[in-house]
Amino acid sequence: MSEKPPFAKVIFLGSSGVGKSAVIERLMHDDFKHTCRPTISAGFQTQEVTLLDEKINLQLWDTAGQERFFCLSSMFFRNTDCCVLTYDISNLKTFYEAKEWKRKFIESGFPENIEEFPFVLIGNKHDMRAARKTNKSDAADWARAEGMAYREVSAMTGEGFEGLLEKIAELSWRYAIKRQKLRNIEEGNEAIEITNKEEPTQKKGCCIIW
Ligand SMILES: Nc1nc2c(ncn2[C@@H]2O[C@H](COP(=O)(O)OP(=O)(O)OP(=O)(O)O)[C@@H](O)[C@H]2O)c(=O)[nH]1
Ligand SMILES: [Mg+2]
Repeated sequence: MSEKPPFAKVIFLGSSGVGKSAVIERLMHDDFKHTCRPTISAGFQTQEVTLLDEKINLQLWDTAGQERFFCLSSMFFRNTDCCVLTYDISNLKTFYEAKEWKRKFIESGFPENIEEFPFVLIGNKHDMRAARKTNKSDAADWARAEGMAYREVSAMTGEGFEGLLEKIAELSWRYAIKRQKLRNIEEGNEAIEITNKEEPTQKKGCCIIW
């Protein structure tokens, strides 16, 4: 029988210093700490979110952006339901590196159904927009082209966080359910409907959220 997944796993990737840990702190505790140490390896925190009257558990995985920890943090890519790519809007290099993070994540081969796998793109440090080095329309174009949800935020001030956790929860939960169904089919717990109807090709819609 098909059971709901126990949780949805969300992983945050991006270069060191873009504010992944700060974004997670804002999402989970609506707080910001000025003294943030670089993350070593990876770790998660769990958050309960209500989606359409249903309580779901989210595992938010923080990873190290420093190159030297990549081998360690990439060990935790498996069984992910959503990947949040983060860059710093005041640092152009981190935007290009976000593209690299996406490539490395996909190359690691763990998303089971990459066509439907949800990515969210976050441009952090919106409070520093006076020193902006990244173009918002370039990021929006990239997000649109790749069907990613996209938003600029500031973990420091909390700008842009309205509804963000819920959006991440919705995308990751949808994928977690699909993954669970596949697992049930593989384990023989769920029947596969045999039909000769042609399935409509599923196109990933872009969901720019701010
Ligand atoms: N101005 C500003 N600073 C921020 C913001 N978010 C994070 N920072 C600062 O940026 C620095 C790096 O933040 P972290 O959250 O540690 O960055 P990280 O991506 O987790 O870095 P690694 O753990 O090394 O991968 C810290 O000094 C934060 O205080 C923001 O929205 N605005
Ligand atoms: Mg960190």
